[in-house]
Amino acid sequence: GHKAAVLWFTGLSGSGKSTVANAVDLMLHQQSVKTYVLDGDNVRHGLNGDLGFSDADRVENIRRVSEVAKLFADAGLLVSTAFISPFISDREMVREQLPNNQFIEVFIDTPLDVCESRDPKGLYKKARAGEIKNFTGIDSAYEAPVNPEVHVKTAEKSIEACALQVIEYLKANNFI
Ligand code: GGZ
Repeated sequence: GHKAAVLWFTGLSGSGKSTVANAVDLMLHQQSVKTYVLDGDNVRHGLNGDLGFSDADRVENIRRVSEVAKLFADAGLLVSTAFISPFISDREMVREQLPNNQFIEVFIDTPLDVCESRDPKGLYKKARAGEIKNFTGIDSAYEAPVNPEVHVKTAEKSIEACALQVIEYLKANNFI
């Protein structure tokens, strides 16, 4: 068996949140752990399709994701969420609304210049050109975690090594 929890991935656009979250998910799946991954692809198009990227909309985005993650955790799943979630106050709100120790903050700590050089969707280029406003790291804030449960540096390690860091945390703390 395993314990319910929320792996809350946070980091810049292009930092590797979804990539690492999906690698972790695959490893957990191979150990028969019941999981679900919430990310922009399955949330921002549907449930949160009415929200953009103003500060207020990001706060609401995270509030709704947090409620959904809580429901999945109530159902006993090990949930991963992969959203920039740029504000400390929102992440602390999520931590507080989950039962004791169920919130696991995973900081995907990839320097802005590395994210910008990856630029998989060309969004940084557009943001620099002023074609996208309020882009995180360019003209919208990202407040880095102060004391994350897991601190991952994708620029220095393989995806697999990054994912294993999360798995090791889960094992060391008896979630799996
Ligand atoms: C940041 C933006 C923006 C702006 C569109 N700022 O690399 P991506 O494309 O796939 O990830 C980014 C995603 C961020 O959505 P989140 O729901 O994670 O953000 S938050 O937690 O702050 O609500 C990026 C794309 O959406 N994107 N415009 N202005 N990222």
